[in-house]
Amino acid sequence: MRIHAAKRLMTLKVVYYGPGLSGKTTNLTAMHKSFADNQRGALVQLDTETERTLFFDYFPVVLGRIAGFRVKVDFFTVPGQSFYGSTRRVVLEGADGIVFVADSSERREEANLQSREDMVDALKGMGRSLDEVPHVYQWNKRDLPDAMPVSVLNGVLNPEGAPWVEAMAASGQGVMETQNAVLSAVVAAIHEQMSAGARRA
Ligand SMILES: Nc1nc2c(ncn2[C@@H]2O[C@H](COP(=O)(O)OP(=O)(O)O)[C@@H](O)[C@H]2O)c(=O)[nH]1
Ligand SMILES: [Mg+2]
Repeated sequence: MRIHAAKRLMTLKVVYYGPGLSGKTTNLTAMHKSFADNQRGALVQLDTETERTLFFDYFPVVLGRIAGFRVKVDFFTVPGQSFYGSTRRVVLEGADGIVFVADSSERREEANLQSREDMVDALKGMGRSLDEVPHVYQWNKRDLPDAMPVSVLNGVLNPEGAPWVEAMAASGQGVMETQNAVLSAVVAAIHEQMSAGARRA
């Protein structure tokens, strides 16, 4: 979280993490479309095939207010491919909230697990642990014939019992619900910090 006191502006960072092709860019594209022009900034998109200089997707949006501050949220995705490890770490740095987008396909079970481990390791490298970072899971691609049951996904990837949402991001389903879930978790954490600060003062 970055606070610009003079501007009464609070900037939050929300990162969509997950293995390659799980649907992170699809989420951001759908979210970007849903905001009004005067609320959102440009969507900067990664195209790994053709664009070698940009390694993530990003867009900013101005939402409501918290404690008299205007709230700007920067949404990012990380590139899933293994060789982009250092980019993933840079993008994850300072995240106020994380959405882990898992591919429900049985064939992606190992990729999901590896990506989650990579995320936990990256956080550890920053002196953080998953249980202190507001995060939610999106079980995406529920339309696939080989989609694993939600109970299995939760058992394997979400032992901590974080909030989760079923989605078919390609058709837009579950995208806003996921965004709302992560923002609620982030805002709750901020309120908690503020009231802890007030108790200490
Ligand atoms: N069947 C299915 N395909 C999806 C869904 N969401 C995204 N996709 C497809 O999965 C592919 C990878 O999506 P993308 O957003 O680029 O993945 P990223 O690598 O995580 O950014 C694209 O072809 C999407 O259209 C979904 O809910 N169901
Ligand atoms: Mg992508």
